[in-house]
Amino acid sequence: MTIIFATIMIMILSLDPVDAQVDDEKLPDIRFEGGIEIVGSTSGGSFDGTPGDVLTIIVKVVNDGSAPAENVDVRLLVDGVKKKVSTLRTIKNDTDDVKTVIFSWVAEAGTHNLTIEIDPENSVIEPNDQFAGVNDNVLSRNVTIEGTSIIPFPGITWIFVSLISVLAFSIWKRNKMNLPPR
Ligand SMILES: [Ca+2]
Ligand SMILES: [Ca+2]
Repeated sequence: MTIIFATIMIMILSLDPVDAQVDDEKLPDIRFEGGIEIVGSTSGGSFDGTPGDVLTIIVKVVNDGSAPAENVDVRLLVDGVKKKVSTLRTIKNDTDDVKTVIFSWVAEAGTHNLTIEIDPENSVIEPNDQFAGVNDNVLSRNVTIEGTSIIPFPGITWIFVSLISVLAFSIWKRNKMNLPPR
């Protein structure tokens, strides 16, 4: 019984490395073609938009690996918050097969970070997935939206609220102390 078990274990252990081997010759390698393009802004000059503008965020994706890629998620994050996901059914391993991904985002006042990630859950195996720090699947840029936010100076607002609270407490305390004895 022990011999049979040991034999099976040896067989499993000797088979495992073969199964785990990844064929490096036939993998997709998805990357961005160019940067993040923004259109639809009503403002010009140094600003990317005004609050309420529906901005169109465009990226182009290609696969210059040696195998086609299927069901590739492309995700938009604004200030680190996941906003939208678009799934590309197939990207041929041909740099002429450029896929365009379009997101829309309602502009909010201030400076924001837009990040686009290809294959964020890493469900497509690519040659450069294994190298930490080498990531051609992430693209980022800042946008500046002209105009003021609802709370223009959060710091000053908090100081003001604190002062009001202290004042209210001292008035309450004074009134309490002045109450006639029962
Ligand atoms: Ca890649
Ligand atoms: Ca990947």
